[in-house]
Amino acid sequence: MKQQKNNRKIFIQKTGLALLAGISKPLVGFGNTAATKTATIKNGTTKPVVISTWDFGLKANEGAWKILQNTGNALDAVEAGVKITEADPNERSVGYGGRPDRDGKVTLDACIMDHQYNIGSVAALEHIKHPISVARAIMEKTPHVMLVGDGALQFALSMGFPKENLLIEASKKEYEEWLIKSEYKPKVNIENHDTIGLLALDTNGNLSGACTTSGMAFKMHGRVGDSPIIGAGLYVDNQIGAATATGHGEEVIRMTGAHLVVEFMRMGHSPEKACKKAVERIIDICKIRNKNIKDIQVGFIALNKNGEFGSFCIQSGFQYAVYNQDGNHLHKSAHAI
Ligand code: SD4
Repeated sequence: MKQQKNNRKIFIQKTGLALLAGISKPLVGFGNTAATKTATIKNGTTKPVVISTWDFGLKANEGAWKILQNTGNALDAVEAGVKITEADPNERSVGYGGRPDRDGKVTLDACIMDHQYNIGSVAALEHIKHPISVARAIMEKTPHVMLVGDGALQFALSMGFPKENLLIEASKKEYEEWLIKSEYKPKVNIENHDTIGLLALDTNGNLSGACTTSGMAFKMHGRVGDSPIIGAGLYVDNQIGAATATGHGEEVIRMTGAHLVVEFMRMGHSPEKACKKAVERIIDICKIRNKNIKDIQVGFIALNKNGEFGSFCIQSGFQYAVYNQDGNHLHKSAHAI
């Protein structure tokens, strides 16, 4: 795991402040075992399937799989999966233990989407360990789809979420060291800005997705990335497939990444090809804007209705975890440069 973490760290290049200013096939049989109910699909893929970003996705997948293997639904699975990462203080870019912003505050972004276009999102939320569950509560218990900052916190408290200190000692120490120079030059992955994005296909053939992060370390207070933005950090279309993103949120928002990946799948592209085409869009935009693509990292993962999955990123090193009938495995993402 340590090695994987190091890999994660080395693959992204620096970025400067400049960058910041097949669709359905019929089921033909069931391959159920006592422990795991799976349905075999014609092309050999199976459901359920869970796919998530980075090596910490392996643990998150376990949580999602526990629900799916008991024929639980994809929505419960994606929430349960990412909650594992949110609660883990050793994962310093998501939830509890996440690195603070430049004012020393841990602010969290998350969103969730189910198979019926229900969406919930929370941004710049402080003091709540599980922003994904707040996002789900917004989706299920309010007429709105997104709450931010203080309003989101008030809502969370009214729903009974406990108010907690999310700034762990290790993050506080790093922040104090950072304060000496106070340079605002986020380097994705070198500073571990990784987001957990997790997609699931359940035994009923329904898709859901969840995405949650503390965003870029030492970001401006109030900065919101792609992760809580439906269509950018996450999108689910139960007719087609689902996608989620990690990396420089500003670049993903600029081209509404996850939605674009799903639209490429709608055109008939495989999940990997759809992610590749979305990455190519970022590269095109970069050229138009005279930005150096080497300063950017974005990775997409995608899962279609058939349980087929894929990924593509800009720079080498991005990994993603897939749990299906073959077990829970880490995959290297294909990359552009
Ligand atoms: C953000 N997309 O806040 C997140 C960070 C991330 O790998 O995923 N970094 O922009």
